[in-house]
Amino acid sequence: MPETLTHVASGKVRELFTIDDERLLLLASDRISTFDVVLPTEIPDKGRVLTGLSAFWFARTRDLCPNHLLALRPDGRSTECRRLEMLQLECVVRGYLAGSGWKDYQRTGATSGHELPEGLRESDRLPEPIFTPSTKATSGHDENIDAEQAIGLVGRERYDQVERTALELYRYASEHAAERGILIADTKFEFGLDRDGALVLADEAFTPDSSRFWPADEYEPGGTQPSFDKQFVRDYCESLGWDKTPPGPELPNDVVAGTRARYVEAFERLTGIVFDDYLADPEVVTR
Ligand code: PZK
Repeated sequence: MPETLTHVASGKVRELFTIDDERLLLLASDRISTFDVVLPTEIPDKGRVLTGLSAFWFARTRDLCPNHLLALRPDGRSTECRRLEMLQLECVVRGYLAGSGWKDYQRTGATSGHELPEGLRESDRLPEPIFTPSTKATSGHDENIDAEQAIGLVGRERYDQVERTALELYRYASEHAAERGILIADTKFEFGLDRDGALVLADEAFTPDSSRFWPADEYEPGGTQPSFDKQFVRDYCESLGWDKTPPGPELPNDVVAGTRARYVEAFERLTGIVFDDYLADPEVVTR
């Protein structure tokens, strides 16, 4: 019997379906967003790169934290996942000062309640990675919150467990990536609870869409860093003088090809697996 999928949610670049009471299907499209706008042009295989990277990290971090991945489908872009009760917390870890962390720091000297040393520059490495939770905004941007507010959402014990787990995951992946020339400036996790109340890592893990990937050989604190994956797209959009409101511009073929190559490069560097081998048999990333 062919299964019946029920569409349950759309993200900017992903779709979520119900398989049955216990399982969801997460499908990564080839859509790309920049400056928060989804562009009309797709990047071929982007969804497969992100799906393969997530599956790679899930396989390698199972002993740090169980995760929701049940099966990687042969198309390489969809995964069957355990259906969980999601925590209403965006779990962000920052190793470097960028994005909203940098904005908070400039205004207040702190971010999510972490008082930081004086004199830090944009993109500086932090003395140690910090857990900076935020709210799950239903519209607009997530808002950084401090530990007390996050404890109000999930309780103290769960908060302590999530913080400890998120920091361990970040330490593991950021060290692995840095050895391969990619700095993971920050990353966002989503966790859920299984029927027994066990903490489970969900969503995607250490992809360029859930993290800031910077090329290590171009790292130069004191300003914004080039994005490992999206820099060609950003540069092209800036060159047009587009006002960053929808609709976004179509991308020319050379920008598409260059961007696809960067996604594939990130995949191959981080996994040590040739991308064509993933396409031939997606399970290679989990072995
Ligand atoms: C879940 N999202 C966000 C992601 C979308 C929306 N394992 C899970 N169990 C229950 N719920 C979710 C997950 C996961 N992952 C994730 N919303 C619900 C989301 C991708 C596309 F449209």
